[in-house]
Amino acid sequence: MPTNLPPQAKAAERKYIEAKTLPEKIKYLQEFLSLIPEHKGTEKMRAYLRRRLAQLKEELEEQKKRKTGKGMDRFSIKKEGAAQIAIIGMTKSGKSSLLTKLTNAKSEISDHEFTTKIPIPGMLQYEDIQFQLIDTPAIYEGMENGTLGLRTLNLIRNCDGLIILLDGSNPINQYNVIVKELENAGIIIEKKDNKIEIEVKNANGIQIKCIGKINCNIEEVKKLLRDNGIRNALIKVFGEVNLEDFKEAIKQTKIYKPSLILINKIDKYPNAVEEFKKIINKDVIGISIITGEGLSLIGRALFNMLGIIRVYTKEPNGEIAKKPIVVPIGTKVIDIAKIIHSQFYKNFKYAKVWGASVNYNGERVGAEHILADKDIVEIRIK
Ligand SMILES: Nc1nc2c(ncn2[C@@H]2O[C@H](COP(=O)(O)OP(=O)(O)OP(=O)(O)O)[C@@H](O)[C@H]2O)c(=O)[nH]1
Ligand SMILES: [Mg+2]
Repeated sequence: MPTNLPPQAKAAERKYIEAKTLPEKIKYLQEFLSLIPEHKGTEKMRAYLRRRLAQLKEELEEQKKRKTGKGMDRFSIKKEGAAQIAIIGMTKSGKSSLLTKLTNAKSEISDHEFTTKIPIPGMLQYEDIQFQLIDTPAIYEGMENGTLGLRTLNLIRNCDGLIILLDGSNPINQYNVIVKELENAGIIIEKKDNKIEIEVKNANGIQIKCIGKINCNIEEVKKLLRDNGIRNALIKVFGEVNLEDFKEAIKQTKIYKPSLILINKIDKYPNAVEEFKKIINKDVIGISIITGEGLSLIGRALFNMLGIIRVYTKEPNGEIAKKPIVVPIGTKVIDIAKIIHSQFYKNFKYAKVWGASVNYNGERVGAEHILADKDIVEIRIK
């Protein structure tokens, strides 16, 4: 927070932070925004607050709809499976075709523009887990100014990752438009090298992972996050930080979404991938929904992109769980104990592990042992 804000602006900010209801929050945020002097030094903060204002207005709309019982919100889709992935892209890039091809769901496919008006979910099977894919209304320039655009951006903000589907006829231009539209809405697809990373999530509250030192009260940090509408997030801290650093990080926060870039219609545009890679230094997969080329690579690519592993629990009687627990890379044995039951966590003694993370099958490990994909874990308690 720059210290040169006029006292009226600071007072309005206080009111905004302390406001309890959405209409109040919106009112005071508007007031706060109008009192911030417009110059380069406040540009980032103003941009952030404008986005926040748009979000709050959208939330209020939803709240009103829920209250009147009108139009169940079809843009907030309950998460199912290991991750929720939005398929995004310009109109006619083939989003609905991809959903229909890869999942059990059907979404209208057409040669007309802007066919899809509401998001449609479907489940993609990958080995023994499923990803929820969501077909979405198309990205378009200036979408932040339209209701459909705003609602689509909100959906994108809430999912775990993206499939960016580009049309082979014009992938570079489409990519640039999509990245720009996302950035305008505070969503980035590339991780930045910050001291504090804030990854907004759908559930599980505030989790803080620290490689370094936090020189302030964690409860104060949590309150600050809540006051800024962040209730569920994974916060990663690198190096030494204080409360001011958190304030700065929140104001500049852009939500990072891991993304898989696909170039579609390579049946028609066989050189599209090569040409894209020459200009944009990113990994992409070329696909054709018509011939099926490249489609079998998508499940694995999503799995890798999400940075997750599967862990199977084993009962003392030898029975191995059929369904894995899906957790982030870096998960320790004790984290699994926590997920299974608080008793396992409190009374943890040791675990036996079978799989890639141990030197031999059935090796006895401690709480801090880091697991690998497909590990089997048997936890022993006191
Ligand atoms: N040649 C070719 N055409 C394709 C392929 N995939 C989709 N199409 C065609 O592209 C057109 C648009 O497909 P949709 O799936 O409706 O596109 P969309 O991205 O959902 O479009 P909106 O709903 O408007 O955003 C249709 O005519 C499809 O048949 C492909 O792999 N190759
Ligand atoms: Mg569509």
